[in-house]
Amino acid sequence: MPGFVRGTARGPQALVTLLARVALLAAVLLPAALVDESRGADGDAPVFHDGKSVVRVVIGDARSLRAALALADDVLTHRLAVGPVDLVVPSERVALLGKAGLAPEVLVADLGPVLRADFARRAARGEGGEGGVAGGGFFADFRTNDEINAWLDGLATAHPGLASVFTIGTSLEGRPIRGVRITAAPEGSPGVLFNGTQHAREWGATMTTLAVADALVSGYGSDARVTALLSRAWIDVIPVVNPDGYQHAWSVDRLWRKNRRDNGDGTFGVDLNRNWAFEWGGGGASTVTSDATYRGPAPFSEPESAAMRDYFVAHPELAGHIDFHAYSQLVLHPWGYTAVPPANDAAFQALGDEMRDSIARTTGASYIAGPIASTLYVASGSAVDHAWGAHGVPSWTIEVRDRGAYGFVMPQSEIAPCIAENVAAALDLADATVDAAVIRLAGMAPAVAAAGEPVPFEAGVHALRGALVEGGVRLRARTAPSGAFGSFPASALGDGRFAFAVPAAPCGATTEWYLEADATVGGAVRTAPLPRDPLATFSTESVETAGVFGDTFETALGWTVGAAGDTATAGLWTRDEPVGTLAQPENDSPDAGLRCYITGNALPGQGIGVADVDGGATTLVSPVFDGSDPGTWISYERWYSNDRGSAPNADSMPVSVSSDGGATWTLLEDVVENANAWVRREFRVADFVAPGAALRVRFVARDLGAGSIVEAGVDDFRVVVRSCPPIAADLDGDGVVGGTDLAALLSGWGGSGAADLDGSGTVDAADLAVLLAAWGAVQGG
Ligand code: 0X9
Ligand code: ZN
Repeated sequence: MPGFVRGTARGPQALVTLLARVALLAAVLLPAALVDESRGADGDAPVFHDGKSVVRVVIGDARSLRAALALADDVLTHRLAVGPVDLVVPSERVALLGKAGLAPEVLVADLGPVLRADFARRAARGEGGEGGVAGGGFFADFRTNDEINAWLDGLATAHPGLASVFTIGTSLEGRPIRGVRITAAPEGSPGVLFNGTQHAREWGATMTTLAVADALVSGYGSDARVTALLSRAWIDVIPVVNPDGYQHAWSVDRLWRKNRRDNGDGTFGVDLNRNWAFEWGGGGASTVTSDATYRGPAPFSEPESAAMRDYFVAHPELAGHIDFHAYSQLVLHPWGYTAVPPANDAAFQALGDEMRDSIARTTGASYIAGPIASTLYVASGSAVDHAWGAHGVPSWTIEVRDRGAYGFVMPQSEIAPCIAENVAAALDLADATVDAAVIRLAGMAPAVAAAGEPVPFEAGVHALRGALVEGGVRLRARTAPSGAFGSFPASALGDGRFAFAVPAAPCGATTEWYLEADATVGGAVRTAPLPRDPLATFSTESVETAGVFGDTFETALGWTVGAAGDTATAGLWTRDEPVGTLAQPENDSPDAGLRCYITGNALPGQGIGVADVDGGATTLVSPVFDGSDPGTWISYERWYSNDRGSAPNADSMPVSVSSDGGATWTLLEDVVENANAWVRREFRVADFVAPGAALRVRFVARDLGAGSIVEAGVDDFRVVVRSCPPIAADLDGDGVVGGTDLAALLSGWGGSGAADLDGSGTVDAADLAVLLAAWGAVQGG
């Protein structure tokens, strides 16, 4: 496959050579889209960086950083603090990096064939909107300036009144810098900006911003959350801030980063993301014209960044912003120019965490959320700092896929997951910044409560633009299915953390609740369960819980390993004290003794792949339990890891339940979440199978492809029954105390039996009083 495939994993050399020949041929017969003669330097012959390697080195200190930079031709990930950074170096200098003690890991031995193959592929596909790509769809492939402009126009034409295109300025070479506004909100509403492609080579970011526009337009009127968002805010999308650089990356140099400024000394390009005014000229920006991070001669010296400056000035209603980049999988917030955290760092971090979690929920991808300067490196004069520092607009940089396997030359197959996960993050950002506050539960929302007991829990509550009103944070709850919500004030724990409690309720009651906070900007904000639906509530059922079975796997309680169809040759389920590796836990789940079920146990110090699952499936089946009560719940702690090693995310772990002793199975969950941690999961059996006396649960860990690392664990397995004692006054047993029960009591008047609710021996006025006191009570369970 083309792209930044690791040297060792690269496809057959013959194929590479063939692709290189195709590329040469294509370079002679180039279609107009790839070489634009009228654009001066873009008429240059393509460059393919032959004889250069991509290497990853780990920077330890300022000395190793200087050594790396002295040898590098280009820096791909700009992670110039301590940590890994991907560099382009002439292949013959790789050894010098080794001599400098930098232990280079070669990601691409020779860029030439990779970039030629990529170029040939694009040249062969030709230009054209939706029709230009086999398999169809605008998002099936990366898109040229012309294709993007045509798509934006098409969007506005197809959705008049919802989408309209605009131009914020003109590039050095005269290309319009265009955007699309999507809104159904009244004039004067707050707005959010998503932009991409300040950096020409970051095509995953280009497609991501376009996909945000697409999701908004297609979600309006069909998706409750998108409809609610567009009814109270406008969203602007500027997909290509740097159209000249983008054209250059398409037609001449796939790895071009900067704009196309002629610096007058034989070098080209200013790094637009070092050219913004706020703290321009500080650390992490270069004064050397040939450098990838050249800051330019003055703040906003470039028409592209100046157009963005003017855009920010012209839109004081802007409430939030994401500047999309590639690659590294990071969710970054200010500051970039200093490692000193911004005043509202906790709010930034909470929303960054929310976006990171949405990304993981959508595709399973792991992104890291944090402040730029301490997560990445100090860099001054960037968009995020200017947005927050000069305009008070909460602003993020998201570095989309991948983590370096392909880098900028991502295969088209990565576009779909990349845009899906980042659209999810973009919607979170838009909702939270439009509301001007973020409320984030510290854990799962409590789904059940012990009857008559409150359920305490914690959440972070942060104002994003103004401040929280003193004493203005509360839980609102009701137990009646309709009617008013009562208010239950939260207590502040400091640092934006608050203690809440779902109020106590009688057995069988369902408490509906949400959290609410008053902020000085934006007014009252409330939480909603994900995906955000502004009117949805959480609910907590009050029940009495009785344990049926519990197993912490310290002793053998009748579990079976192995089933028909199991072919795993290594990493079979075993009940043991786990020995940790990069993928397997070192300890069993908290508070559950020492042992658990684990897929194979290596000896201490052995490698990650020594005892993981290989060669197929291994099955773990529980003993039989009584699950005939409709209030039966199953819960367990599980571990799953399939994102370490060479072929990540290729497998899953289905967990199933049976109520007929194992004859037929129904899926409870198919685990793909690479928590690399113990996660408690809980299910009401009746939501999956009819209750039955022969309940069993089954865990299937498997390695279906070759080469991926699969490690799984199960611990602290519990079966409980959650129910409420029968209500005596529900005489006809229909689950509600009402008119039919009253009739039953009156017909037994003066006698004895079930209607003798107080046990006095006679059905009389005292029993009538008991029944009336329970009027309307509902049997829960
Ligand atoms: O260096 C950049 O401009 C961005 N990374 S990239 O590899 N896409 O070039 C990160 C920008 C984050 N913002 C600041 N560092 N201020
Ligand atoms: Zn970038």
